[in-house]
Amino acid sequence: MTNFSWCRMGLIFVLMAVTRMVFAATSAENIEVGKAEIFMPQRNASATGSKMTIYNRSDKPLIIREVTGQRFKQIMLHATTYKSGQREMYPVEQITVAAHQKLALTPNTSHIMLMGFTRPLQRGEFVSLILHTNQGLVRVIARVVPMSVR
Ligand SMILES: [Cu+2]
Repeated sequence: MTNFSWCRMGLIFVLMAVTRMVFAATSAENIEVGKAEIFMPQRNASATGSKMTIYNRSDKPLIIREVTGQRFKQIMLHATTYKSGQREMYPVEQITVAAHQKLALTPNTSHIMLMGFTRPLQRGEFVSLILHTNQGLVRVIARVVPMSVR
């Protein structure tokens, strides 16, 4: 009987330790994401853009290195330039939000580009994305909205 409860205590400690490790590894404290939206893809399009505002309330830069999400086959970080009035997007390695700053990601600036849908996006639905950053994982729930909102 005594052995059994010690065993249980040990198990509980192990579980607590694991929980704490997972928490530390996955939570980027002081980071908030506001108004995350994914644009409804245009007819037959295999890619679409998104927008959101990232608030870095921490004392160090937030560096987004990768974004994942089960609804997409590939997710890229993009930046936008204008060449003789034409909008051009190009892939970037990372997007940085300076300490104590906010950054709006939009199709006209840096943004998260979503490519290849594992199943069609429905207008109004909520889709999860995970930002992989130097401060840990940041979970984002984005709403699928009509393109015209842009
Ligand atoms: Cu793009």
